[in-house]
Amino acid sequence: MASRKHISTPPERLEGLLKAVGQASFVLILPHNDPDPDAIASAAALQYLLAECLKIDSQIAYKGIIGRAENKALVRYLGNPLRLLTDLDLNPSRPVALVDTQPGTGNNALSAAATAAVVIDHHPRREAPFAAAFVDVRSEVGSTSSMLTEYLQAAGIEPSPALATALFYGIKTDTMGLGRGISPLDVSAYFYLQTRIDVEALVQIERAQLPADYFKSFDAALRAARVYDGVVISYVGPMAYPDLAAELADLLLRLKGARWVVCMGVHKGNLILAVRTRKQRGAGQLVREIVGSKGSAGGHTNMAGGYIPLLGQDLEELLLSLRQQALQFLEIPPGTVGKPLI
Ligand SMILES: [Mn+2]
Repeated sequence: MASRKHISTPPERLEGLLKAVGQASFVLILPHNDPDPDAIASAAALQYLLAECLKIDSQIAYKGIIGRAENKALVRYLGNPLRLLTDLDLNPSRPVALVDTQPGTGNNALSAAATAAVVIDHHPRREAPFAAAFVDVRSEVGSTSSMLTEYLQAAGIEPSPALATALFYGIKTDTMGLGRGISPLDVSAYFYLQTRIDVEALVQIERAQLPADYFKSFDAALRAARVYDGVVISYVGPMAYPDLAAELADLLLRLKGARWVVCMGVHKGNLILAVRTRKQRGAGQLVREIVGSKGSAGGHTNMAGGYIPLLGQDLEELLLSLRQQALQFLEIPPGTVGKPLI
């Protein structure tokens, strides 16, 4: 059973974490599928922490793809610490540490019934109980990287410039440069790391060159976007990688007057959804509402996502019904005609 004991201080959390894996000779670190900078940096930081504190050997494995040019650049800069997960990796005798995700969310490779050794995450706590030896879920925190920075500090471990850069970039991307969904921990971690980063490397990562496909999707998203009284809904079409929907949703939310964005696209037989809002809350609720039992959904109060396996169903019909459900949820009067963005 997951420990429900209230753990309050960083040293106590560190102790709990180390105790949960103390007897292991090897730990598999599992970020969420299609890992983003926050998941990548958190996994690398946990790997370093386990090696430094306990001399535990670990590997970071992921499912899906690392698609964004910036994320690929980050992974290259870190010396490729992640590899693709294989079926052999999820062996019940090997402890698994989940970072930036939780069991049963549908966005990681661990079976919902399996016991995790460690869960460190900042997404809303799953309602369904799950089994884990050590759980640190703080949904008020803006990034898992902030939490891992706190663990390193509690352990008295100085991050290398590369690790500091990755954690800094993890916080920066998940919080849009401290502009969304932050807690005091994010602010203190951000400024702690800021003096330790490799500025030149960060610039190279953030300005990574983009493939031509990116601009094609960009064009498709802008052309398809319809605006319904502050609600922007767009369909990108086939996407080279799944997190493109989120990337374009972030961009569309910058439209003057936009309060909500729903951006959708297809990747490998799944319809991917990204929801963004300028409101304080509701993004996770909206995406869960419209995805329902058709797929998997989750996220934060103002940024959320999900996917629906297409399984041969009519894509046009599905898009239409999702759009209607979203507009209904957002109380846009029926019959409101969407204005083309461009
Ligand atoms: Mn995150």
